[in-house]
Formats: sequence, structure tokens, C-alpha cells
Amino acid sequence: MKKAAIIISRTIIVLSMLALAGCSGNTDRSEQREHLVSHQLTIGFSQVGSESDWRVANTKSMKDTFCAANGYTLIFDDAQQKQEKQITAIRNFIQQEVDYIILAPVTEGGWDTVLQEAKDAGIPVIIVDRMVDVSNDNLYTAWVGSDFRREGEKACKWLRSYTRAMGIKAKELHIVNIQGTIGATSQIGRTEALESAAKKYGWDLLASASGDYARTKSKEVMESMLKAHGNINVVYCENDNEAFGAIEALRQADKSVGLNIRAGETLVLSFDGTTAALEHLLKGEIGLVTECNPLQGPAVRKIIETLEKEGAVPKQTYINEKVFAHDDTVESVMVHDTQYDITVVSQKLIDKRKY
Ligand code: GYE
Repeated sequence: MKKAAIIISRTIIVLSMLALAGCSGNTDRSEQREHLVSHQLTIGFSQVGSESDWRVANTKSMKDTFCAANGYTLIFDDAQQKQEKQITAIRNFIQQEVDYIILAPVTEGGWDTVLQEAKDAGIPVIIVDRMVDVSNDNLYTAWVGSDFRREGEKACKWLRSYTRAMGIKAKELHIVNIQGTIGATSQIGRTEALESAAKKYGWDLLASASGDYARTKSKEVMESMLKAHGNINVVYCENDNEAFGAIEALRQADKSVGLNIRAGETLVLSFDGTTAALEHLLKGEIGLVTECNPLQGPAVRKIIETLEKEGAVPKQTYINEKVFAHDDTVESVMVHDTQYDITVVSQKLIDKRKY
């Protein structure tokens, strides 16, 4: 599409959006229209899928941010966890001559060709959540997400402090890891943190297998881990939905989940911090939830708005995150680390949770 045609098509979209979004108010209509025309942007967003509550919240954040009322047209594509579908979606966005592409990549590898195509078409690409492993970083403009390795380190630090305070020796910890989607940055970081802590402290890491960040698959993985190992007392789940599946499997196998390993309970750890996981934490059914914030829309919008003003944007933007623990564990963790920044879960906190 040539420039003039793009302007005409955007004008049409804006005019219809003025009606749709009810963007009226007291300002003069033509002035307002002019303002919106100059800010009207079309965004193509290739989302991984809808495998978890985190993902659903991430999609909602993008849709709420890049809405008509904010001056955006969002073309959304759900790739159902398949990279081929993401590549096709990006090619479609290029054909449609969108202004920006947002990509939440399923795994890190395999993006060079299609990102080069976007670059050749002059369309900036903003990566969100997981990272891409490309030959040249100039194939994308910016990345927004979490420090997954650090999340894993925070969880392991808590596990060490808590179990030491309970007088449990390192070799008495029999851990299994239900991993995320293999090759996703979040899986790589969280797995690496656990493996290196297990090595450093001498924990018994019995087994690792992927639950693909999904509840049903993780329940199956937990079932087979329970058949293979009779002594599991810690389950490290790389997201909340995996923890829900693992808890279901543990209960069906007549194992009790809880905070007291000494009394034979199985300690479950998870990542994300969705409302449902915090509710499990409050009941003591999950021992620790390391937050991973899915509400990335506003940070991405800020980047796009800066780019529109031809300003410089950071190559990487990390979102700040917390660690949530049950009140009963906090005191013992503090024995070993008084500086520990832990948020104690409460009903009040859960009531205010946005996802
Ligand atoms: O933890 C999980 C989701 O990559 C951070 O993907 C993301 C992970 C998140 O499906 O729930």
C-alpha cells in the first residue's frame, strides 16, 4: 500500500472508530479527528496461545492497552503454541502493512528469517515475555519481560532458607521439576536456577520433565513422577497452572500438600502469582509463589509512543516482581536473611489482585 492509500485507510478506520469507541466529549470534532488520525496506529500482535492464566492476563493487558479508545487498531493472532503459526501471523502482518509488530515468541530459536522480512519491510518489532535468540539484535527494536533466571534464584533462595530453618538437610530434599515449554526463556531461566542451586547446595534433584505450562499435562507428568519416585517432598512448578495440575495428582495419590516437609507433606513452589495461586498459598497448599507480571501492555505502549516521537527506547525493559509467601514461613526464612524482601499473602492482597 502506498503512503497516500495508508493515510486514507487509517482515516476511514479512525472515522469508524470515532463512532465505535464513542470518542466524543467537548472538543471540536474536526480537531479531535485530526488528533486521532495523526496518532492512529495499527498493531499486529502474535501471541503464543492461551495455555495458562498468565497468558490470558497478558492477552487482556495488550487488548486493553491497544484498544480503539486509545487510538489503536489491534490485529490479534493466537498461535496455539506453534511457532509455524507465529511465523505465518507475522507474514500476514507484514502484508497488511501494520505500523508495529508485537511478538510473544513460543521459544527462543528460529526467528532470523521472518524478523529479517519485517525489518526489510520497515516494520519495528517489539518482543514481549520470552526472548528471541537471533544472529543480530537489530532484527528487533526492543524487548519487554521478566528476569526469569532471577525469579528462579529467588525461589531457590527461599527454599534453602526455609528448609534450613526447619532443620532439614540439603540431601533430604527430594525435588522434582515440572518445567515449562522447553526452549522458552522462562523455562530456561527457571530450570537453570534450580539446577545450579541443587548442585551448589547438594539437593537431590530427582527428575525434570515439561508440563508445557499447562494444567492437564502437568497432572500427567506429576502422576508418572510419583510412580517413578517414592520419596518426592518438593515439587518445583515453573508456573501456577502446572502447580494446580501437580496438586491434583498429589491428592489423587493420597499425598498431602503443605508447608511441613517434616510431617510428610509435599511442598509445592510455583511462578506467576495469579489470584488462584495466591489463594492456594493462603491455604498453605503452595509454599511459595514467585511473581511474574503479565501486565506488559502499558510498558509496550510507552515504547511505541516514544518511537512515534522518534525518541530512543531501551533495548530491554524488565518488569519489577515480588515473592509471595505464607505467613507461617516468613519468620523462619528471616532467621537466615533479614534483608529478604517477601510479601506475605493475605485475603486483602488477593482481593486487590488484577489477574
Ligand atoms: O510463566 C506461564 C506462561 O513465559 C513468563 O508462560 C511466561 C510463562 C508464564 O504460559 O504461565
